[in-house]
Amino acid sequence: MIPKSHPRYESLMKREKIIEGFKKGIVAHAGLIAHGRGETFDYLIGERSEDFALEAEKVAVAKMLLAKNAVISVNGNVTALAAKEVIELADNIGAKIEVNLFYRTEERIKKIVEEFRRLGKDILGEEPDAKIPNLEHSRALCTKDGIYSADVVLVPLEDGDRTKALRDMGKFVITIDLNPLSRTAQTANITIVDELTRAVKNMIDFAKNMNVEEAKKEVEGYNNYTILAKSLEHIKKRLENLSMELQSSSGLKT
Ligand code: PTJ
Repeated sequence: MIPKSHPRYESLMKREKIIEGFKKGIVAHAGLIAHGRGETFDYLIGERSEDFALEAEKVAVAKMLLAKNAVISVNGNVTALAAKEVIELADNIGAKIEVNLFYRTEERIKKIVEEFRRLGKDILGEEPDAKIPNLEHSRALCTKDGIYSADVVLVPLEDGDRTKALRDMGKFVITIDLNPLSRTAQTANITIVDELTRAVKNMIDFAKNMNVEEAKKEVEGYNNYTILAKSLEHIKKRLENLSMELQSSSGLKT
């Protein structure tokens, strides 16, 4: 049991959820590594939702509210960390949910579908009937009603190739990725540089307080390159400040 008073309680609880998801067969082996990489970037960001994240989250919600067929793609890590919150977001913006795995096995697909069903939601993806063009491998599998025909897709913690393949299909792609340098972050139309659970919770709040007219205004003038640049600038400043603090302490005896 991790005490709530522990300074790294939130982070450690997320780690526990990933481990639990791994034990249940929901999270892939590589999902443990992917989570660690995310933790590193979250450490550099300061483990809070910064302005560049909040702006991207708001516009992402607006875009999904205005979509004809918005789909949220879920994988093992997303299911383990935030299945409940993803359902709440989907219900608030009228989006479908579809499971799509990088390390696809029918067993994991089934477990993820069951996990969502246990939480009261039927999701797409168990019986794929379409393929994302120009993408080798079973991660191209999807459904006609879901990702294949979607105009807007939210792909949190996604692989760069699939993001590009979705963009090549003409889709508007939104991602949540703590690493602003990843290929997905650089390829998506909207990159939310924030931790998944924090991001989805913020998006639920935005969705609850936005109507269609407001959504139309929100999407005007958004620039993803500016958002990515701001996130890198933020990390750079934090490192500079921390380094300066250490330098000014360097004369002190430890
Ligand atoms: O369940 P599967 O088979 O679909 O596999 C899922 C993973 C995540 C293992 C797979 O897609 C993968 O290998 O992803 P990558 O290429 O490691 O990319 C994941 C990205 O998400 C990295 O840039 C991480 O920094 C980032 N990330 C990890 N955890 C979080 C995160 N971003 C936001 N919130 C997190 N909690």
